[in-house]
Amino acid sequence: MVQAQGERLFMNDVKKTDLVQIVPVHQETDDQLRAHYRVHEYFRVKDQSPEMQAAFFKKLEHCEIVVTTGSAGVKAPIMAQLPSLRLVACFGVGVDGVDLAYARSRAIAVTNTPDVLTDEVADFAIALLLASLRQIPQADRFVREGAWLKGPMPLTRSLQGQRIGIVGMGRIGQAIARRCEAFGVRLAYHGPRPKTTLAYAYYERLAELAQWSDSLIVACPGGPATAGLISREVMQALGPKGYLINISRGSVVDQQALIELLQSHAIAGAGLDVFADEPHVPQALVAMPHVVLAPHVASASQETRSAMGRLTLDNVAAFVSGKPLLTSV
Ligand code: 8YV
Repeated sequence: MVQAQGERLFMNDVKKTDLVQIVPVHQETDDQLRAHYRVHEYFRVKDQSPEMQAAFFKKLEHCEIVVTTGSAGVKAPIMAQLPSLRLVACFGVGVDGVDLAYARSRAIAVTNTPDVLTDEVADFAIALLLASLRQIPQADRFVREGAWLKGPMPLTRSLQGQRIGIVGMGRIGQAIARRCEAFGVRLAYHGPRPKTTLAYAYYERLAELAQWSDSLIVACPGGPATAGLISREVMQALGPKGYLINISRGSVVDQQALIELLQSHAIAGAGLDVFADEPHVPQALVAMPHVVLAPHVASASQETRSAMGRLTLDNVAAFVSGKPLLTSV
């Protein structure tokens, strides 16, 4: 079958449900989407002229589904050009990239992929904490660069017996706390309210938690409610022997203040998996020897990304077949 615009459709496409994909999410999942749906790739037109974008959306007035990642999300102006939109399926647990208020105003369902990545991200937070305290990347470089031939590497900091403050005690924060217990540390947390089911000390004031902590692990959701939550004041309270670990969102930390406090050694070091303007990382952070950097990979194991993809696909399939969504936000 060939459409009037000259766009060639293969016979089985005629039976496929249309969906708009905002960004590529994961090769295996992207492949599965194309095997089962007619995918319209917004990321190929997002930098094109307004006329090209209008033409893209013009043929999608019937389209009910958007697939995206939690961090890239989908904003109101895009959703507004999809009058039939009823589902935004996110690959990822954080949905700070989605204009949730707009989605709610149009009764557009939003799904994400919680639980399947909790343990992976918590493992990575512990790995980043240990890498930062024990300077494991620096140790690797020390050997590779031949520095060991000139003498021993400087001593590092132990995790044993540390006071660990966790910012955000949701699924991931609690999984991090469970892992920390194995290292003989003391635990406390900050969040919107205390959780009566938890035995850890609760600090209503974040700066007080930071002052108590040897290491502060940021595990809260991103979005407007937590933007800049880890402020200069909080990081100053963490102090010159303190370490900041962020596996949350770059938006949660005042990144310029972090850079300045690291440069002046007002905090001892940091382990960062997320940044204010990914994938762009300030050269000032890249140049610092007492910072461990990672490219937003906390959930990025083969196994976990496959599980996230399956859950994304299952949410879309549930919507298409009129069944209850598995993981609505
Ligand atoms: C996502 C994440 O995979 O789950 C989240 O919120 O940050 C990651 O695990 C990322 O948003 C897109 O790759």
